[in-house]
Amino acid sequence: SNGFSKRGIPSEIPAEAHPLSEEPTEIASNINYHAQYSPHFSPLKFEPEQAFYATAESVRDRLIQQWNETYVHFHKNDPKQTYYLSMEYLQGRALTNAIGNLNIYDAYADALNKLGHQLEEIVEQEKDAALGNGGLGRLASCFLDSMATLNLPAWGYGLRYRYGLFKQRITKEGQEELAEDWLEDPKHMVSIEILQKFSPWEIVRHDVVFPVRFFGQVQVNPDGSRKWVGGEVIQALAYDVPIPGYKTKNTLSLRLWEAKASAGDVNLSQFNDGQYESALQLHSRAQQICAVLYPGDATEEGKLLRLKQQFFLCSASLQDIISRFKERKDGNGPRQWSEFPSKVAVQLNDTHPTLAIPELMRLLMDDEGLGWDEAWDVTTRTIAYTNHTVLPEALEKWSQPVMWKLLPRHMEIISEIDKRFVELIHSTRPDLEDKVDNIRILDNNPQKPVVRMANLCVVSSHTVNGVAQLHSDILKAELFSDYVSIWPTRFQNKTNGITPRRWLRFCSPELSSIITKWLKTDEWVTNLDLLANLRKFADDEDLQAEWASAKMANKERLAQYILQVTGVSIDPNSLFDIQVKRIHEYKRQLLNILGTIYRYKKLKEMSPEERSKTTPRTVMIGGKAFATYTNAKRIVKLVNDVGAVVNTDPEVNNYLKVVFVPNYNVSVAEMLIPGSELSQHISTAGMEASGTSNMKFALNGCLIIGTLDGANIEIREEIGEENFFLFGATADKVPQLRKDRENGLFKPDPRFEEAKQFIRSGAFGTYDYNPLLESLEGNSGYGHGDYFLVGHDFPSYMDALAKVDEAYNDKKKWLKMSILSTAGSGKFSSDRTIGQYAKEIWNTQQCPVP
Ligand code: 4GP
Repeated sequence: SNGFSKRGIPSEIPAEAHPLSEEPTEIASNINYHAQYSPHFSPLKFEPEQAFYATAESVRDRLIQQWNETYVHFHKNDPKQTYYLSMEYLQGRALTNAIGNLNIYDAYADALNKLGHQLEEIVEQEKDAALGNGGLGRLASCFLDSMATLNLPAWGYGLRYRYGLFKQRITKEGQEELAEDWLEDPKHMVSIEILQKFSPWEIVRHDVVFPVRFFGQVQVNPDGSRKWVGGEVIQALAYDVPIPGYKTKNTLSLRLWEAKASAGDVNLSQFNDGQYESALQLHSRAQQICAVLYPGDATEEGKLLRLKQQFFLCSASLQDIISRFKERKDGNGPRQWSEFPSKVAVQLNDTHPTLAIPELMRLLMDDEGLGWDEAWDVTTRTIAYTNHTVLPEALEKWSQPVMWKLLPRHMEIISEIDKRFVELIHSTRPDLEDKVDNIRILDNNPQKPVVRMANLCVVSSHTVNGVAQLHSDILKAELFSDYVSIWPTRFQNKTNGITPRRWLRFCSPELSSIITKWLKTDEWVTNLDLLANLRKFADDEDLQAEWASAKMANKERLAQYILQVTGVSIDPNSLFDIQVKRIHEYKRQLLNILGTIYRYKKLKEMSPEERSKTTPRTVMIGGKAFATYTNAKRIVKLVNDVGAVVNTDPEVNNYLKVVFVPNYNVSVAEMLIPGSELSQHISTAGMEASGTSNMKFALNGCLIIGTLDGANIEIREEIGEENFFLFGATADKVPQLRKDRENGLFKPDPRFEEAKQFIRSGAFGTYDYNPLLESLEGNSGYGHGDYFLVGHDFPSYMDALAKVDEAYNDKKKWLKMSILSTAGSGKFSSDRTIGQYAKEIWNTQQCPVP
């Protein structure tokens, strides 16, 4: 077999199958139908959990219908299509988003009412699809929403992990990772298993299966061609998650691959001899591939498994893409391969899917018979790469021996790409001769030979982009500077964006209707630049009053949630100050908590009279620490320890509360962001590639305290510097400041010393915080003290916080700043970002379903 599945093309289905009614009565009957005829629970009940499933399946009917129409339409029109390859998607919940995008929210609310349920309660039943880790994964999900909304021909590809990122539980010890939900509450084990097996949003495509090989060897044929044979072959089975656009018929696919062994892979005679495990060996190896997102990679086995996951995604997706390319030909005879780049754009979401490059080369040469030059031309005109971080530890490097073992043919191809690149330097750029060892793809250091994936991406892509202006500039000036001199036009910037649907229209209906009322249109939902028209009303007392009451409603909802998940009661009249993101030293949650500790200490020292004049503040911090990242886990523990003391201190707790929000994820963000007034984006300048939560907060009228880093810079430009609380060193100064620090030239601010000393005094318990504090002083894991410049930025941070208090006391001024934050957020729609990718990288056009 050539490995291509014979899939049924939905053009055989009458396009107007059964238009589904938008009448609440008929929707109710459809929900009822699903409750009765596709029940997942026994005995048959109609509690919220069952009602959620029946509702989701009813919505899915509509999505499938639109998905089919979109597929047929793309098939007939054969436009150039984008394929977004990502190891992560942080989709969150789908129900509100789907009925919101389909514009049938009210009809579904009515229908559920008729069945005795509240839509608000039903949506809460859904579990987050958390097949991602952080910003890069959520960005991929925002991009899918925008691609669908803009009617662009595009699909996402990913893996169907059985268990996504861990669930975080906070105990006295700090963060605890729960690998699987059922560990937490065994009595729910059965139902969770069902939830996992029956995500109502996915459609299994039993006819879309591709073989993916691992290990084996390269066979040289008599004609000199090469073929990868032997090893083990695992099947990739497609699951489609329909992605609706906002108020359009276009519905895209997020195709997630699951790994399966074939029926033939059971060794029946071994099985009958009672050797069950070895008889089913390949089945269990297949299961491991999609078991978890980012399995620990400290061991050799862990590294191998991650590499397998990456290759599995790349190989299955490219086989599928090629098969669709062949299928969509219009005229006679086979398609020309030279046409491939004008029909297919592949975007690599960071380096995780880099293996798409040698895999496409292999498929073109070994399966399709193309020569090197032709295959290279097709590949490099097809592939583009986005970089999401400059952190050295995140730039992937895979061991050459491991790669030779797992992917021998790909290593031949990578070595050839490397060789040709080195030759190019020799023949055209003698000035780079002494740098060639650093910029080539293979690092042949005999101690630790590796393949540098980012270098492979840059050499093989037609376009490389960063995700905010500063980040793209840093890539060009530092990380990739030598390549810029070779291919000056290859590098671009695409400042990130977020979908205004999920991140304003649906998560804050209150604020949304105020905006619609004042702009006299709801077109801002797809044309976010229209928000700028709010500027002229920023001083209007009526708008300010409505704005304040929407904010208050969101704060009250958030306060209830915090009480429910942490038991801490917070005052909606205090300033809600939030920092939520993955816990990392460069993101500097430690700076935040040290500032909070200092504030607490000062409050303690004040007289009751003085205290009563301060601005009451609720500090909320949330995020997951990677399981093996010790300092990040210490930071989580410290925030919790500080909360335990401050929140129970009767002298102070009317003026300060400190809450660690557990298990931060997409739906928690949808609750926190609309309710926040101040948010912290305080990374060491030059280290946060973009940040995207900064955009979500600003869009929701929340003010930002932040450094000149990532997209903060552009946000501040858009909303006006007077509406942004700025502090800290700028990126250009950071290297010198680090050197000064190393040379003992740094003089700490007394407030910084006082805050650290307070922790050391045992004010927050007896846990040994010395290793954490020493990372700010002596030797940290990063080689020298305070690499992230917490000490340097502390005084300007404290000054900026004081300005926040002052501004908050002037309610009118604060509201104006809040309105201007929303008004200035137009640029940060992912519709704008995706429009730029389509025009400047993919060269794709809209293809709306009529
Ligand atoms: C993140 C970056 O840290 C963040 O600044 C950026 O906004 C986001 O990508 C989307 O571009 N990187 C990751 C990662 O999530 O895993 O490298």
